Amino acid sequence: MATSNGYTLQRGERRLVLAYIGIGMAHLAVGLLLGFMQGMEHAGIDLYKYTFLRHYYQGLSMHGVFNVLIFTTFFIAGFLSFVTAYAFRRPLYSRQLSWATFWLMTVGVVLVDWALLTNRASVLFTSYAPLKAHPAYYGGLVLVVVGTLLILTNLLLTYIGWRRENPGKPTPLLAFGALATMIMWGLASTGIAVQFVFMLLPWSLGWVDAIDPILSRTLFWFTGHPIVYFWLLPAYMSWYFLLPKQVGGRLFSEPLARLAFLLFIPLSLPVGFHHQYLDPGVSVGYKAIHAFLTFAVFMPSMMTAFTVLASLETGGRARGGKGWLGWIKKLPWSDPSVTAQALAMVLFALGGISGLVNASFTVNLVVHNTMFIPGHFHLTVGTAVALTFMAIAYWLIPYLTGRKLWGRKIAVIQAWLWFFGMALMSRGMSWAGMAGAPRRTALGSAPYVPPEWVTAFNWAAVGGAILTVSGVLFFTVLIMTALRGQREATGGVEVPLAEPLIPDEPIPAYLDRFRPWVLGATVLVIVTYGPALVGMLTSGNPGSIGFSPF
Ligand code: HAS
Ligand code: CU
Repeated sequence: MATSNGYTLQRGERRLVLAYIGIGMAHLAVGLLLGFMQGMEHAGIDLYKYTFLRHYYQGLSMHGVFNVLIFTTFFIAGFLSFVTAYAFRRPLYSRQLSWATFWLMTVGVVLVDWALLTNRASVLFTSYAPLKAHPAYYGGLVLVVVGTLLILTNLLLTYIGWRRENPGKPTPLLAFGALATMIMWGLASTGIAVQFVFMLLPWSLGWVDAIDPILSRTLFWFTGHPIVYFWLLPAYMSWYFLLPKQVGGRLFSEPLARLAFLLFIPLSLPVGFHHQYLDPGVSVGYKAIHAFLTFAVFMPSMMTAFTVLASLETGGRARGGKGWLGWIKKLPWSDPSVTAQALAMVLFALGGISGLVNASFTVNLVVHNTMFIPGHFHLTVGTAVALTFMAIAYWLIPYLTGRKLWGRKIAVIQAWLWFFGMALMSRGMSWAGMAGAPRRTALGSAPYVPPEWVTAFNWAAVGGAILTVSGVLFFTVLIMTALRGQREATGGVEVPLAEPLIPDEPIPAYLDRFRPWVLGATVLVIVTYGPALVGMLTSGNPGSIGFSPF
């Protein structure tokens, strides 16, 4: 199986990647259907009564956990394991560790699924105390997080082995992106590790009676903000390092790409309070610092916007595109993987802007806890990330199974439907939010829904229905590829590894080392969180008992 860097993944490794992606995708499939039911609920049509689900909140918890926690984490686990082995041209350090990690995470997911399906964990994906779930839910999520840390360990050990044999060489870009993502995540995950192991689990097991909701939320958002970059950076890896090749172009700037990834290590972390502007118990000063740094973490994404756009342009022009915008038409729009990613970017530009609205300390008052927030994150994680992962699946699944993609045209239609469906749904949600509609509320059964929300919710429901059709098409293409795809070595595709525009450009050491950036992250976290956390720990807050109202 020769591909563009000549490396062949071993059979066992390909199976591992497929296993991760399979579990992730299965959860996405269910998660999407639940999303459709929620959209309908807000439009006044209760589909829950036809299922075994008890109510909206159980469905919403499953929708959130399946889509943003399990689909993303498992897809990323598979994808990053794949690109690291491929880029270093060697198997991951330990095969046993790889499989042990996979099974550990799978056991975790089974526990989480059981708790959710039996209505024992209807606490929504943010696990906000004092909403209380069954210990299996918290324990299962702990196993998943431990699994991701084992993946980090395996990748780092692979990196060390490669580095020993290749002193002085710059880290191959795909592996560099994977390492930056996982190192950032390793730092970020400490928040929920402490929250789950020392607060939520003992409390749900009945070992302690009370929990401090503010401390618990603060630890959650310590991880909960950077987790969005844990989802996003693998999509960025595709936009920077793969997509340019798919459009026949080159990566516009290798140093800029490296800098963007490295900046996410220190800047992703010290911003969690932008989720807590309206929480009591956190001083205005610390909230303001986090607001300021949120604008800083906006920057590497702006750099990405310009770099990926310029890379696409090199492709469009190489294909004969002329004029200011003529190159856009020349992009290979018949390739579903390209179309899906280009459309994901367009909506992400809007998602990024709505992020600025959220981040603005005072404007946040208007949108916090309203439907505006789901409007924001369906453009970011729901499109930039999910649609890009689908785009990756369109070449990776053929590559891994040795079967050509079935239904290319259907796949292109799927991408456009996702784009229009999400544009409509997100527009409806944001509109409802600005009219004051609360998020996470079973509004379909509320007696007080004002008429101005109704039109917005109908827009969202129509968008949700289009998305559901798109989801069905996506899974049809994947399943038919696996069952009926024409057999061909590497599924007729190569790993689309992009070359930089300036080949062999010298890379300064600080753009190929992680340690200084990790150090920077640690210092920033201590300064921006330390005193606030000490204040919470010493506040003498009596805490709260648990509630399971749904
Ligand atoms: Fe966010 C809430 C601020 C990015 C996800 N966010 C959320 C929640 C989620 C989420 C899930 O400050 C809800 C959590 C909950 O349940 O309560 N967010 C931001 C900011 C950014 C941002 C400033 N968010 C993301 C990403 C996510 C995500 C990425 C998932 C993957 N967000 C907030 C804030 C809140 C929040 C507040 C709390 C609100 C509240 O009150 O509760 C930035 O990082 C965004 C940067 C993005 C850009 C766009 C770059 C554009 C690119 C593409 C350009 C290419 C083009 C090419 C146009 C600067 C790279 C076109 C193509 C051709 C075909 C030519
Ligand atoms: Cu955030």
